[in-house]
Amino acid sequence: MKHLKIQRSPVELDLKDFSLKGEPITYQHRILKDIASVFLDQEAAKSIPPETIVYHVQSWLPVDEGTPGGLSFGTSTILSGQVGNEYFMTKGHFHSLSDRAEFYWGVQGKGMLILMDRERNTRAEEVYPGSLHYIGGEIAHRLANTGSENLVVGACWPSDAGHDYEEIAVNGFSARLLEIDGNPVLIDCKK
Ligand code: S6P
Ligand code: ZN
Repeated sequence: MKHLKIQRSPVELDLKDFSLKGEPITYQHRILKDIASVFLDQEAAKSIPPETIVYHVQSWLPVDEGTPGGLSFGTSTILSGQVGNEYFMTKGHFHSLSDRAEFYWGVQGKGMLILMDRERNTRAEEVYPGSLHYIGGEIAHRLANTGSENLVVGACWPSDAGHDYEEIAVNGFSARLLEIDGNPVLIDCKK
């Protein structure tokens, strides 16, 4: 560290859409063909262009993933859309170091944060600009866009948390968020 130096942080945040600018920033997008398996209605998934972007994530990892004691910051943008009557959503994950917690907060748009514990109980919290969400350890989390514009959500998590996608890929969540009579409803599918 340079003693007495005054400088700007290398990364800044657009407070309107939470896009990140500067270096180093990573960008990841998920298109329908890569995540089609998370949706219930596979016939409906086939009727949507496979290159359709479902969500993208910008992240600032100030320290390498896996470093104990550090923090990571990200902005997730889930596009508006549905596969059948299921909303566009993220893959969802537990953390690999599964006791690691995370904060989410709503920036733009409207959606749901779907949360499932290790006993496979699933509930959801409404996401809207200003909503703040504490995701405890051992809780799988997934975002769904229930509105007609982009859902933008900020996140901060421990840099050693990691992502365990396997458990969700194999067993899924125990409830699905479907649009029924124009409203989002959690439908039980506990095995
Ligand atoms: C990381 C954090 C988010 C998600 C992002 C995409 O711990 O929870 O940055 O990675 O919302 O979701 P997923 O389930 O595809 O990683
Ligand atoms: Zn996470």
